Amino acid sequence: WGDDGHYSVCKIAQGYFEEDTVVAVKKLLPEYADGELAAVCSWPDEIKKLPQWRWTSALHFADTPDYKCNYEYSRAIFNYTNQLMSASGNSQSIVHYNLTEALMFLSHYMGDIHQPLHEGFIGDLGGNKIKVHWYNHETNLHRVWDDMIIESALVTYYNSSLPRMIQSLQTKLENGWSNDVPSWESCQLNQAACPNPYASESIDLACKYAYKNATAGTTLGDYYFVSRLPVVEKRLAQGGIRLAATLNRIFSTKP
Ligand code: DCM
Ligand code: DCM
Ligand code: DCM
Ligand code: ZN
Ligand code: ZN
Repeated sequence: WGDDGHYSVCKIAQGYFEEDTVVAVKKLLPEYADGELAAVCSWPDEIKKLPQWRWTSALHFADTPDYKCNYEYSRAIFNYTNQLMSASGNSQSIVHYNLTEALMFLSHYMGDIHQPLHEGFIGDLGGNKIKVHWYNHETNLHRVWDDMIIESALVTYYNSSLPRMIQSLQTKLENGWSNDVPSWESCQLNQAACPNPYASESIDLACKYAYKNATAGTTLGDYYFVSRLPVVEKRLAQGGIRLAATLNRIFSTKP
């Protein structure tokens, strides 16, 4: 996702934090975040081109069918989850990680794993090589899913206000999706994080919605926008719910 997508995922997550999580996150956030996790969820995109952070760039996506890549992507989420667990008293460790960075990476990667084209095909770099028009605008399919669908939704339905769009997702979570939320939160085998099913869902959605009727040179317009926006909205909401559920499991002090 672009900035708006990551902000939405983290803002939705914040609304589902349990008390222990509120306290732990507040302690870990850098001062400039001003108490808002959502304010730092794009940080991994801002630093990923710097020499010392280059190694984190490939962890933002996992193109299929590269099995090893897929594995590494999910492993990044397990890795940062474990770092945070080590300091939360839920596991023993003598290693001192930078837990502020771990929180920001986990929050960002949890968003990206829900963007279907972050699990796209390796041959087209997750849609980056598929040049399309978004209405009159020349772009590529990856950017359509990172940014354009969200941008058009803001302009068309939300008076260009991201908080209004987030509010609408929160309302859907309390109404239409309320029966699904417990299954989104659940994680098998008592694990704190379970990214693998999220990645599988993304691959499936990439084929069924993102790539469908969107070959190179296509002009994507109203039909594509109206039929794909519900997918984007649901993935942002699921990302938020699952980020909150994961952080709640990490920071819970309940026995
Ligand atoms: N991006 C950013 N700041 C930068 C460089 C990139 O916010 N200095 C954003 C723009 C793209 C997004 O990163 O929309 C793509 O990254 P990803 O989808 O991996 O999150
Ligand atoms: N990306 C991807 N798959 C690739 C390469 C890149 O999903 N094989 C994503 C990461 C960014 C966006 O595409 O969100 C643009 O990549 P970059 O910022 O590296 O130009
Ligand atoms: N379709 C789509 N996106 C488009 C055009 C069409 O998702 N930009 C859908 C409409 C039909 C299916 O794909 O369900 C087949 O469309 P067509 O008849 O255009 O091949
Ligand atoms: Zn992207
Ligand atoms: Zn990213």
